[in-house]
Amino acid sequence: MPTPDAGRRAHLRQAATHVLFDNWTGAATVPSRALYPHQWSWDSAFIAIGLRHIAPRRAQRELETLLGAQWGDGRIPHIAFNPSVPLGAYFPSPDFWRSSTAGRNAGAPSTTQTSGIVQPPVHALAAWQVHLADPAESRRRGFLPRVYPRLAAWHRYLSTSRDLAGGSLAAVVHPWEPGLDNSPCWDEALARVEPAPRQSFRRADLDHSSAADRPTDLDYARYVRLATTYRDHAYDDARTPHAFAIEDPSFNALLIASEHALAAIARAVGADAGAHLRRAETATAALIDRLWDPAGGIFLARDLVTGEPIAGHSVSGLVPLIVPGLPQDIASALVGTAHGPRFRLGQVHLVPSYDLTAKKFDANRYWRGPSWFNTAWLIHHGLVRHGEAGAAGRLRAQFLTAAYRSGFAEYLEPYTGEGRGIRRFSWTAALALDLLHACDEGDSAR
Ligand code: 9WN
Repeated sequence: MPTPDAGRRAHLRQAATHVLFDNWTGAATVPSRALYPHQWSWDSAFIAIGLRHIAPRRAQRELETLLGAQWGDGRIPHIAFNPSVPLGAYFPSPDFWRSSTAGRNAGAPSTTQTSGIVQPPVHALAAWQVHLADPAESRRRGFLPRVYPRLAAWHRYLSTSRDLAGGSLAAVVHPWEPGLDNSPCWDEALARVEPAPRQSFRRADLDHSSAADRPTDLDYARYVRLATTYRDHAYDDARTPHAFAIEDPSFNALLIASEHALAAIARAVGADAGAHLRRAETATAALIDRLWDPAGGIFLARDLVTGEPIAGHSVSGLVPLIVPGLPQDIASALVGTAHGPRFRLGQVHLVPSYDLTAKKFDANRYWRGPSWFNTAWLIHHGLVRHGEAGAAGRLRAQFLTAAYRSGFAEYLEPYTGEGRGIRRFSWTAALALDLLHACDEGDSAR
């Protein structure tokens, strides 16, 4: 698929800009007006990465608003709620999480209502890129000196309170935390969780999406139970009996890549970069030691309750391609796996979220098979990092064409490329802007 020409790119840029501006609420961007009417953590990081090309100051604001919802223990909550949105518009709503009371000991803010769980740490990566887009404006506003201590506290939280196995990797304690909510990789761990009574909650997502595309009611009942247990233990990581505790490859790869970005930020603000680089090095060694599967040529998540690797092959296992300094033999194996029968890079649309050859693969249901734009963007960067310019260029062209054709869909059916989920989805538009910028840079380098 050829890269769209300059005319089409201008059109796409305009359409993507509209999506982001329509989804801007005055201090942050919602992922979608209908389905996700609040601020989400990793969405905002991806959104800032795109926004920086069209509105660098707004991109700074996006991250600052999110960091304003940070807890005293360093965690960045996965949702910062907008108080003007009715409670019934999204479930679980603030009255479920009760952050300002249940989370008081963990330092939850008293004014902003938030969830109590987290999402992948893409933020330092985003902050550094936002700074680089307009360094003069960033310096004028003191952007980096303001965000650095908060980002450092965030990484400290993940590397200490969330290092549940003491193996130098961060654990996720809810399937919403890695962002790949209902991946088949979580099935076994989730099956151990007693579902919450079905009548104890009302899903709002099905008001906006087809039930066949979304997680099942049983999954939801288990998500609710896990979140309730965490809340009822005051969101205290040491005290909560975590029935679900997993070391996820992409969550940790993003932490490592962000730790490198934090080192660059530290250098820019005159702080010590060494500690961040050392932490990145230790975590990279742990990632390989604890999660690399040489036989499969992919990283596997590890279930900390059983202590065993999780056998399913998910796109999460390819994301460590973005880790700076990943040994070349591992990077080459990952590129081979991406092109192999399980993911068929270049032959299907983007990168399927789950192994195409597996029984549990489902081309439509959420993270159980469909291709998502944010993971494609990450794999694209991994390919560029490891000198795979041809494959990266083809993926970029596919991404841009699919983003446009699908009306900035949330995700795609990988075989047909048809859009699924919600349309005018913010990170799809934002990351399209970022890849358009990469195309323009390629043009000017020619
Ligand atoms: C729960 C907002 C979020 C993304 C996640 C995606 C989906 C929420 C949901 O939407 O999760 O956090 O209600 O399904 O799985 O990655 O951040 O776009």
